[in-house]
Amino acid sequence: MRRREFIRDSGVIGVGAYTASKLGFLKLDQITGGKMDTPVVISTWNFGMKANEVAWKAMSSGANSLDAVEQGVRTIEDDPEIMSVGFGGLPDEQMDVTLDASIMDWRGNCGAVGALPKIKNAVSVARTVMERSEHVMLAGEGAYKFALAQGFKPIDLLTDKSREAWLRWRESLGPNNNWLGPHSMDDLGDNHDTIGLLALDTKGHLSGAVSTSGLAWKIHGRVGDSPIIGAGLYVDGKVGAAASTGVGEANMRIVGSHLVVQSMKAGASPQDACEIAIRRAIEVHSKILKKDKSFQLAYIGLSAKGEVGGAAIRKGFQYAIGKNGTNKLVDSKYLYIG
Ligand code: SD4
Repeated sequence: MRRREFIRDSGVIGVGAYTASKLGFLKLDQITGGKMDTPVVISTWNFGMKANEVAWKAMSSGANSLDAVEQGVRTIEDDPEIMSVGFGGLPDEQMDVTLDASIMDWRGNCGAVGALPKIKNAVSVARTVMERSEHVMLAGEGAYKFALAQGFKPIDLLTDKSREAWLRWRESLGPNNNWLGPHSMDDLGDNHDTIGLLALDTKGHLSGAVSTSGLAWKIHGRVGDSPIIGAGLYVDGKVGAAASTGVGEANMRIVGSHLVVQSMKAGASPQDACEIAIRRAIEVHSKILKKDKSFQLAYIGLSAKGEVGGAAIRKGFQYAIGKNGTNKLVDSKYLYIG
């Protein structure tokens, strides 16, 4: 990118946007000789701003997209104030915090963990499954033992804040409550859901990673969409990448991230591809959508050419785009009115 374009883009960024220099763009520009508008990063929710920045900085120092997405997601997992990912994530019905995560690169390598207890950086365990085992996914006790054997340190993932939230939920529970549902995350304010991070590095290599503590108060043993390759995350190095957040059960029914990437392969832009998957989710869940006003699902997409897109069922989803030297939070397009 030329200097004039850089200044122009810096000038139009909105509230909450980070400056290009904070993202290390100038350094990156020197590395790429100004020839490529990479790296590009896109991630879910407002905490995506922070994840983007970490991933961008890593790539501007020469890291590939796989290292970058792992580092970006780890930052969110480490933050105890974010109550839907990693350390401090909300627990299940038994007050156990269990984590779901996956990672995938441009070569088709992938790894995942489901219902992982007591390990903060689930995304790194997912990467270790990918690199040091013949498997794609490990779950529960087995995933935990594997992590310990690989040198991960166990910790208590429950913070005072998440314990208090569990106690409030438990006290409010009546005999007729159906407690498992997306509405159980309503009191989280800005602390939303899954971190999904997609990155295109300076060599044109795509990777993605997702991590979450899943739905709050879930039944012990529940695994969501995030570790399911094709549902929570999918990467085709020649085509594009996609990740999801929202009600995992809805996403698993349509294997949404794969649908987004396949639609890109058939010629759709990432924006159109995300909308195709959302329309499919709306079609499949038309009855529950009428009843449950908080039933939400969203996708982000990134093409191998560096184009980005995002779409959600309902209003309220936001995603962060780090591109052309700026990092900005955008309100997603949504397709369901009602
Ligand atoms: C899940 N999709 O476990 C994840 C978490 C999420 O809104 O994004 N919840 O279903």
